[in-house]
Amino acid sequence: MTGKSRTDWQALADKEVKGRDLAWHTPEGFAIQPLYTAEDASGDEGLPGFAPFTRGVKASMYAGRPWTIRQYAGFSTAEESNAFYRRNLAMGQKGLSVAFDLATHRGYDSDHPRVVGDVGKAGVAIDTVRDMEILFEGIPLDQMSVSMTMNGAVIPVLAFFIVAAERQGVSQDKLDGTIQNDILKEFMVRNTYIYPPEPSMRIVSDIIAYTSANMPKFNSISISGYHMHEAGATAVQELAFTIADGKEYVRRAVASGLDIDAFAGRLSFFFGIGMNFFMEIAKLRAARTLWWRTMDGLGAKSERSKMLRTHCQTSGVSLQEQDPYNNVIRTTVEAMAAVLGGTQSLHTNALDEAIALPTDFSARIARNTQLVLQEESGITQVVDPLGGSYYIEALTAKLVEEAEKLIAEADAAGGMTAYVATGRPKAAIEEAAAAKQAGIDKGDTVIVGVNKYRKAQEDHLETLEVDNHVVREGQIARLKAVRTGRDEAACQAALEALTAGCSAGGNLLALAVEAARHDATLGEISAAMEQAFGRYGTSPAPVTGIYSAAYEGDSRYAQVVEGVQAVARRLGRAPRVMVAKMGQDGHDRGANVIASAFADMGFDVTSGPLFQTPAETRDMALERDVDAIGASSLAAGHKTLIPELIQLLREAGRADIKVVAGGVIPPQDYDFLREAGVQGIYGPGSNVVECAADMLRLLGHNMPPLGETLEAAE
Ligand code: MLC
Ligand code: 5AD
Repeated sequence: MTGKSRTDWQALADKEVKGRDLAWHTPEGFAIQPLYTAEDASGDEGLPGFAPFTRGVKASMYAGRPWTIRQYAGFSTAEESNAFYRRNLAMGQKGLSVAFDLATHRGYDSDHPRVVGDVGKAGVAIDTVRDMEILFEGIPLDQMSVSMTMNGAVIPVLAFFIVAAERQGVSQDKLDGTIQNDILKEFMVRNTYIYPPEPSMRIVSDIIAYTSANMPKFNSISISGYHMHEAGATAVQELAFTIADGKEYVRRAVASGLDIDAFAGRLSFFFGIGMNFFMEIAKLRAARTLWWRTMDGLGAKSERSKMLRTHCQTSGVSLQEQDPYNNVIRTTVEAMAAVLGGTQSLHTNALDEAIALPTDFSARIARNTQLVLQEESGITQVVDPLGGSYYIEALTAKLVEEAEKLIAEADAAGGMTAYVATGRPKAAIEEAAAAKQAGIDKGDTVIVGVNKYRKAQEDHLETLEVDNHVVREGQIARLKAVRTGRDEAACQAALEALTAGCSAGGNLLALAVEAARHDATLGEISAAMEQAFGRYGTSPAPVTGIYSAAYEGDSRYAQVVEGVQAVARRLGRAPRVMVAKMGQDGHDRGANVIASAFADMGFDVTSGPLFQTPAETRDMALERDVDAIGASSLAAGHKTLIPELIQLLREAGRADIKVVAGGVIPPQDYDFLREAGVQGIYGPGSNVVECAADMLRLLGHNMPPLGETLEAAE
């Protein structure tokens, strides 16, 4: 003991910094102090392996078995993805995690006209059981645990997996893995829903019922905060909405007649891990505490039912296009937070994340990040090594407390389905996202190599490119072969039974497995359900006032606002901009941030709905008589969809409407897009205020570089 008190410390610290306030105000609204002591930690956090599992779900944790190195991947065809998986497994990866393309997510076969730009792009194209068989060729499904990220077309995909395993000679009771099957967060942030909320919730319950009866080793759901995190949510929001989602699924499954302890042990979770190192560690510890309390409150008896087991992925949005090797460092920091937080399974992002899907080169570094942590760092030898850290324990307790308040709000709204329908959780996340973006644009939040220490000249990085036309042709040929080779009458009868089951009752997954056995395609199974349920669509409603508030008194921002007003005087109305999302890409954080910020600056903004075809975007742009369109693309459809839009505008005699592009666009595509007529390209790391200034220039305004007057610029 030093004999010194906290007051002594405060006095000394104040002297050192001359009374400057050292509290750090996080996006969660926490005032983090520069010192934590025993006074801040309760000291009753328990032991690993025991309720409430704050310190970990297993007594021995990684000392007994390290976390699963499970890299999420998929691109192009089933053949190419299979080869990629096998190379990765040979080099130390331990579990599989399948990324499907967006056509598959949204329930369309590869030959559907709406998905021309999407097939094979953001993941692997799967149309039939045959594709699924090829995806796992040479990978014994009774030995390998397989996660499948699927929520919209979850019924056909899980049915295909079951039937592909059958054809491999593996019965469904032996299948080990996870299906994401978390539709509530799709309605909030990820947007690959197909049906309206109510039938979608029935699908979730049917899958839980089916797997708990037939697939005892299979995790029926991966309740995901990751996508909220990526959409800009604070740690409190991510925790609260995820736990509240889980609570809602449990209530629904119980209401459908299931015994809570019969299925709860196979519910799993998924969190995003960003750069706020200690906050992220505490978040996982808080999540386990919260779930234990929630399930205890819902009447679960078995401890396994109350145990939160989770996968984690390092944060995609934290990674940058500029100075991309910094991403290796960021991912290492995040991976350490995930394992110090006690994750069961982990994906580490590749350094080329901000512009493309991983190559063999970048995937290797990402995987090796985990292998080095597991095999060289000593981190696995001690369970919950940060347990008892004053700061970690204080943060854990604070997160639990704040998340419980937000969970109570969801409960008061009648549970998450009802709460999501109010739009409030989505808006709250978007507000947090806009505030974070404003912090980065203003330079208050430092991103090394982007808004500070930026290189004059970026290095070239080889990235993966998928020839979408070739993949699509191949898929169309296989679809034809499958359709010709099947017993058509039996297939149609199974599809009709599925449609009937949507209204009459019966387990939808069981009915779809029958249809899959008769080689019904993913699009056909989805359409059979769509006949009864309909297809769901929403219109974006970007938040307002966040940007203008964050930029209050900022001269560069004021300069843009004045520019918008000048253009408005010239036109006799505010300049009109449409933010368009074409194709099946539902990543709308960027589009919403742009729409929100531009509206705050005085533009008249039209937010196009998700999933438009280029023709639908053209129609809306003409109807609103916009001056410019900003096409946001994060799923690699830009080379197909944006040139098509420009062509359609020209054909309509409106070549004057300016088209700019933003999102995940590799530099090697810039020339191609410019030749196609794109007048501005804004990759990750673009500053929103600068984008707006550029837009004014495009609209003919004499706009000096921000921070300069026209005279100074001349
Ligand atoms: C573990 N085990 C131990 C042990 N540690 N046994 C003894 N001693 C120890 N120390 C046992 C476990 O109890 C379990 O058996 C078995 O070993 C496997 O361990 P696990 O910890 O359950 O790991 P895993 O099988 O990898 O499962 C992890 C999971 C699962 C439960 C989180 O749901 C999962 O793999 N999820 C991955 C989800 C995913 O990849 N999603 C990608 C999303 S990408 P038993 O019998 O108890 O099970 C995305 C991006 C996008 O969404 O938007 O597209
Ligand atoms: N292959 C590998 N990683 C992917 N991700 C998304 N799709 C793929 C894919 N096909 C990762 C990225 C992204 C996150 C949602 O998942 O890191 O940010």
